[in-house]
Amino acid sequence: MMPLWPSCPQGGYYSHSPKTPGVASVSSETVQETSVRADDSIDPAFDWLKIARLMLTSRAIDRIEENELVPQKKVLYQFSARGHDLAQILLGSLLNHPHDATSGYYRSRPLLLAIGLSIEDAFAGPLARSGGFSDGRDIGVVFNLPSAGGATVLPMCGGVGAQYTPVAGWAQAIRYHAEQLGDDGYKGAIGAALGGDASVATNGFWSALTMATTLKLPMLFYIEDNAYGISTPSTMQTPGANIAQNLESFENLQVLDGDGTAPAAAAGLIRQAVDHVRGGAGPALLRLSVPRLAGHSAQDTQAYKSARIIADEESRDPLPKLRDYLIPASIDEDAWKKLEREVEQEVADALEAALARAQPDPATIERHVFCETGADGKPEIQRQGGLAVSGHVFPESGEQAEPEPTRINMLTAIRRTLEFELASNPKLAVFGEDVGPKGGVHAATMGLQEKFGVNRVFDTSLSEEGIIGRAVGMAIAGLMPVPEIQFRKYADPATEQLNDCGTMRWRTNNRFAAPIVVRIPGGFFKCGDPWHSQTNEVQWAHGIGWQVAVPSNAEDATGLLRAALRGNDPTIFFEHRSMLDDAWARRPYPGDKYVLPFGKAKITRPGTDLTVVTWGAMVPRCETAADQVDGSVEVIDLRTMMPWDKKAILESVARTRRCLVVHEDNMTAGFGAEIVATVVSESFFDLDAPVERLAMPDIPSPHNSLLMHAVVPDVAGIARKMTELLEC
Ligand SMILES: Cc1ncc(C[n+]2csc(CCOP(=O)(O)OP(=O)(O)O)c2C)c(N)n1
Repeated sequence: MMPLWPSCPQGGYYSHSPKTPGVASVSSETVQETSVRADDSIDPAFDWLKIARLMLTSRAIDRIEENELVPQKKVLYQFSARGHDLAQILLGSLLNHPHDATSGYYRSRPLLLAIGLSIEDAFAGPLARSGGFSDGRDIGVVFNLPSAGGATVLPMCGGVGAQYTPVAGWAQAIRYHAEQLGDDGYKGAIGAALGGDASVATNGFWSALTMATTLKLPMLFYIEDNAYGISTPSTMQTPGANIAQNLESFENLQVLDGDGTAPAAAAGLIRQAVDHVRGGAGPALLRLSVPRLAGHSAQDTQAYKSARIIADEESRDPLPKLRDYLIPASIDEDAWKKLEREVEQEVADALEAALARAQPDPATIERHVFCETGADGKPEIQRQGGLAVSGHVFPESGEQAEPEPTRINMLTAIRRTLEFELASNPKLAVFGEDVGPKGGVHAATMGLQEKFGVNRVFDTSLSEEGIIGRAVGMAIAGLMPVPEIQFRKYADPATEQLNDCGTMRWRTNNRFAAPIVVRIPGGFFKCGDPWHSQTNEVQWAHGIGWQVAVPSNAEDATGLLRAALRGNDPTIFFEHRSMLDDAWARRPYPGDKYVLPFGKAKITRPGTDLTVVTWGAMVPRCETAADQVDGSVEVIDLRTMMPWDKKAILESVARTRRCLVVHEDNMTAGFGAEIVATVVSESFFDLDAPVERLAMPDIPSPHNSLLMHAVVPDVAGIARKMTELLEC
């Protein structure tokens, strides 16, 4: 006979044996003793009438969407929370510390209602109407809520598992605010991440779990186990289908497990989990078994479930259980009916208001990719995230370099800039793999931990998703995180978090932003290889919401890094490995005030017959090649790729009438393609020759130095190409 519950054959509690003495997990027996009120008497830790109201509200919204708005095609994505709702509302009602934060996923609306989402906004999101959490930009089920004096709901994402590491970052920021910045107001605050049973198979879950347990962060992992990830049973996500059981022996983790539909039991477990984390004893994982009382989404027919399973799920509906729990002890039959009527009316009114909202204005759709300047000349600052929100005041800065007499290499320039900014900005933290006592594998952070302490300059676990997700959570909590990715290729595991960070301002319609500065060394060095030596900086220029710096020398690196660290948008700061100690790249340190704004290319060698646009390690090669050819070549160092200085390039091409772009990144769809397309489109009638590119062929960087030199553009090859164009 097919088991009713792939994850829970008994359909009840899992029994755990306590692990290490003193860090006992809650067994089903313990739950019975300490949390489930044997007589089912009313748990005084909760405002049950409020919970009942929220529960009825959530049900009414789901019902209207499922029965009316989806069939009418007014709502296109619907993920019913029926079955998950009671436990989420109980959890939401306990997230009442002003510095609590939570994040969840597409089924988390009941939690949001408990935290303060208005019913009108709850409808308006899925209806894709104007206003609300994204102004119709994001899928209507992944909410966010800036703190209105209470918990923050970090912007949720469509990617399953993406919610975990930013919450861990927030939890680390709680500690930073309390211990490093001495803000007692953060004491007792927690981060809570909600996820389904399938989400525990994601990288994000494990990355955050490692962070939370190694650092003993105040973080709650709240797992809503409905036994399915769409149609895939939880046996495929975790061995034995119970994540709580599997994590029994995980060090520094309180594990709780139980029924998310039984009001008294669920309330007790949720309270216990929250109290544990709030009390400072480290993270907890609470797994609650819940039924999914609808298809995964409105389109899902649940053909993979037997009628018996569906009937069993229906029998576990928490709403009648809540009703039975409260009547007559807390409320009588008539009062319950009255509550139902009131909620019905309130929800109907809210729906009417949501439907009456205008459609979002297409004229505004390109706004808020980056921080914008308003009509009054002031920046339009997001509601939450980064330093600008608190009106942080930086030391004086200027675009005028005050060069020191001696030259330093680019590595030292980066280290000095980090050092000055760490010293002058207590909210700035530098972290990554091996950046602490070792000082980073490139030595950019050498000595910084010694000087600023382990809270501000620290090693992380080896998880790039964790490094970037943590940075996002810390930024939303009002810090300036400066993560290092050890080598360019190793940013790949963080792709999801990088994407979600970049798009945050746009998809939340300027409610949230996570300005972080990600330092990434890469490019060829003495040799190449497919892992440490690629550049592929174009990835972020093509991605949304990232400033991209590609400095070629110590002076520019100082100015651009400082601009990024004091800026209000996320930045990729690309550090070319072979320029870190390159003699050409050594320049006088331009001073602690020096800031170089993004989007200003530099003519490093003026000329009249050919414009060569380049950046990073190709700049000195182009300069040397220009010296060798017969003709006057202008070399332009782009310095930043997003934004990029179109004006400077077009002005130069208008004078020289010829253009060549040289880059180390692969040819196809490299940033050169963007520049060439722009020049051809906007300067076509200025041109006397075809616009050309010189770049790596479409292969990874080869290891053997002979092979590598054969494919990375070199001086001779660049000079040849210059001559070809000059002779056109
Ligand atoms: C990274 C990623 N992979 C795949 C998907 C498509 N997807 C959306 S929901 C889902 C199942 C998630 O199930 P679970 O985490 O158990 O939550 P539930 O829907 O059951 O509440 C999948 C595969 C996605 N959104 N993100």
